[in-house]
Amino acid sequence: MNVDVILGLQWGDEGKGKVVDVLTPNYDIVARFQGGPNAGHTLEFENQKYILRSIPSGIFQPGKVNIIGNGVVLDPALFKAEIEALEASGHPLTDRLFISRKAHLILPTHRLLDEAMEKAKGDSKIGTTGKGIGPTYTDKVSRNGLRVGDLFDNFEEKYKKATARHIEMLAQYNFEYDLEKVESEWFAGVEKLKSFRVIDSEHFLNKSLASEKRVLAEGAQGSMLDIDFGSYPFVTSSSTVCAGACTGLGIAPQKIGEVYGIFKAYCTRVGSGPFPTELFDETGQQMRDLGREYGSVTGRPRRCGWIDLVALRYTVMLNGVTRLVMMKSDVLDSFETIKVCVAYNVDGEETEDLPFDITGKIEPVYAELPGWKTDMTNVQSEDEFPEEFNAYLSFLEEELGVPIAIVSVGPNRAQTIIR
Ligand code: 2SA
Ligand code: MG
Repeated sequence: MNVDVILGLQWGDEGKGKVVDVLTPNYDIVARFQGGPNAGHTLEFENQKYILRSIPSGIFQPGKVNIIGNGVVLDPALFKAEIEALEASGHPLTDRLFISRKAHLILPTHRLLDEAMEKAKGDSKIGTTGKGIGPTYTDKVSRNGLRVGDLFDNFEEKYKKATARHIEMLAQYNFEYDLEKVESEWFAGVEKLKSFRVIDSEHFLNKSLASEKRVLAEGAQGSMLDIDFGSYPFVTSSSTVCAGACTGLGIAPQKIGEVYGIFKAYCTRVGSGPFPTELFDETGQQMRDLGREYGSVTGRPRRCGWIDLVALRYTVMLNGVTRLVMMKSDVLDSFETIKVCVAYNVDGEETEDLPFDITGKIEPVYAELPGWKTDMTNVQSEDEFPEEFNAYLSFLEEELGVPIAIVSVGPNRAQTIIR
């Protein structure tokens, strides 16, 4: 069997959690392959709203195995809080969640370093989620990291050594902190984490594939935040593209099957960094209000703008997307006209390829399509799509060269049209 991948094609928050939840019935295993608690995957069903950070979005479907892969960075304190919130809402999952021995640990000092470094950057800050993501991946790559597997062997010594190094680094910053306060919570989290099954997930997954199990790999953030291809340096520190599923789970490239690319009918971004189609006017505010565009991790208002096909063509290419999924189309229900960025004008020259630097002098070139001006939230099948909406879908499919297989018309599990 192959591994199907689902990932975000924009700057995160495309609605991956909901799509994973909708697709999970077709799979036996759901696995996260990168990122950490900087993700906040929102799922809504039966009038309840859940936000998942480190735990795969497959846990609400009974009988599925969920895996936190080696490419993920895990904060035990936040993990414990997440588990307890799920238990309190009637979703215990000790026997259905397995954690890779090779996943890296976010230490309390990583979080402090993230904050201190951001503060020191002043106006040029990245606008991180403050969860210690950058410093943890930095330690992984510089070969100083601690992994889940380390928890079971002489951990205290390793922890002390790593923390001492971080404390020295923190001394370079004018930054006050109370480590003891966060440490006790963190160690309580470690105990919780150790009560879960810690496995060699690459073996588990490959053996599962060999025995005809169906695996869905769930991405976090979005391709435009990818460490290599995103709007560097305003990116996250992991490989958010499809290739990240291979390294983050130990899956060979030829075992990748369908690649679901999720995008919003418009575009959003949180944190700093370039965003060519950003709107600073009433239309942008309308998107923010109608789409409830506030970050699920930090509560920050998201920046909003028109859909950007220059960026989308690029991320469709990088990921080898085979099926597109369009989210939040209902947010545009009341719009008179829908704009679509089809090219960039850079210094008087038009380009359809994403340039090296997308800050500054980029002017989006827009195509304009008539709005559908119909409440789509109760639509049950694609036969009910208004003509203008079909025209929008066809325009995007033509430009991107991939079919739009799923359309979401509202936050609920039921508001999903499979085409
Ligand atoms: P960090 O904390 O080091 O990863 O921050 C670096 C930049 O990456 C941005 N970032 C995000 N942007 C949008 N959504 C994110 N997570 C989603 C959410 C979940 C998802 O919050 O709902 O879609 O997977 C996310 N995580 C990081 C951040 O704003 C910085 O610009
Ligand atoms: Mg989100």
